Amino acid sequence: MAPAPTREDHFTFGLWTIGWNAQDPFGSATRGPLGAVDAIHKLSELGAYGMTFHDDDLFPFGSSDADRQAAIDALKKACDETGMVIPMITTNTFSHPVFKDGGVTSNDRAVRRFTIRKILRNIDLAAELGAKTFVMWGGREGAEYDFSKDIRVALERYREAANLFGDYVLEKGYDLKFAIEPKPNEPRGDILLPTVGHAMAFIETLDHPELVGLNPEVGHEQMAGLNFTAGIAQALYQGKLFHIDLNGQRGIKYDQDMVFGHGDLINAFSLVDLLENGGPAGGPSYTGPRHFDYKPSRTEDIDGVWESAKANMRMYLLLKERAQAFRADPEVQEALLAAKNDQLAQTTLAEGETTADLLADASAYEDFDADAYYDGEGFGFVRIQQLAVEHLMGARG
Ligand code: ASC
Ligand code: MN
Ligand code: MN
Ligand code: MN
Repeated sequence: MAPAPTREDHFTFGLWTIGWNAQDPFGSATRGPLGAVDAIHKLSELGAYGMTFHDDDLFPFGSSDADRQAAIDALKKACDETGMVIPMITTNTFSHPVFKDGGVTSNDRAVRRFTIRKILRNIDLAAELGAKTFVMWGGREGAEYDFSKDIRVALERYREAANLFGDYVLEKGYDLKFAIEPKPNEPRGDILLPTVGHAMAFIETLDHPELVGLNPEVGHEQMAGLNFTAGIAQALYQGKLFHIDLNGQRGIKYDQDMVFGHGDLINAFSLVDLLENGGPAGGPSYTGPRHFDYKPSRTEDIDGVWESAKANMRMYLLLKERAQAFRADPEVQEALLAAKNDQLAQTTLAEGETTADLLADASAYEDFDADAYYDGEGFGFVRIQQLAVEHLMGARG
């Protein structure tokens, strides 16, 4: 049995997740509103570490300064009372109709200027609340039609905005980094920076790439048919995993935002194994919040909302327990070695060996008889996968 969640597990939830009233494109809300203060208290009771929000989740778009401040003060008070923190905040640049062609990349220049102001105001709030990560999900940054805008020019506007935000936090001396959240489509037909790979390449073009990383979401990569764990491994390898959105998705379809592990369970298992055991000396490879960005299904009432919140944390902890057992199993260690993972860890050229040395090494090529070398022996990868799945199923203790 997995232990109950505690603050040390660093589980966080978006206010828009548990607070979703379940309105979808085909039907009206099935649940009532949930206030930020109630959400903080209930999440704290369940063992979460913190909460995140879009500006408009906390104070509706167009709120007066006084109403906005009252909502912020109430949130701060709830955090003080519970010990909950706000480690990340993000900006809604997608709900209001003015954002129908995007925010920072809208063809309409006045909309872009308004969007940058809305985000700057929210960056100030992030710093005020002690958030360390500022997520940018550009859900409306994109198009439906290939001829409606020049993608290269739109990317240049994205870059202009990202550079401006970077300069702003440097000027202000804020301890805040940006995390771009890729998504391939929905609500736009095609969204700019659709995958982890596209976003990482874009970040390298910025004036301050060190300030900008990623907030990948499980389901978003899976909507593109990609292996989420493999994408996270590359993001970690390139030092760009600044934050993560955990949820569940079943294949290439609309964005399901299910409970973590309720989609591709085996991929969720390899993800938790990577996050928890994939670091140096088998420790964590990622130490930031374990943030759930899911939507409690429209069929659920408020009790079901809290059951689903608990389910996210429980799935993570169960998978963490299974991943520890997998790594500790001597048969797994033996199978990984039998599959030559020790050789993969060796450099291909010896230390100090040059390309000229390799070219001079007849045993590497001229005398390498591939037919003779190939002995038909398999790598045993299926056995490793079977061991993993058996651990996942609790079949190996
Ligand atoms: C975000 C984020 C998403 C979207 C979505 C809004 O900030 O991470 O995936 O907004 O949850 O409904
Ligand atoms: Mn600069
Ligand atoms: Mn999603
Ligand atoms: Mn998300």
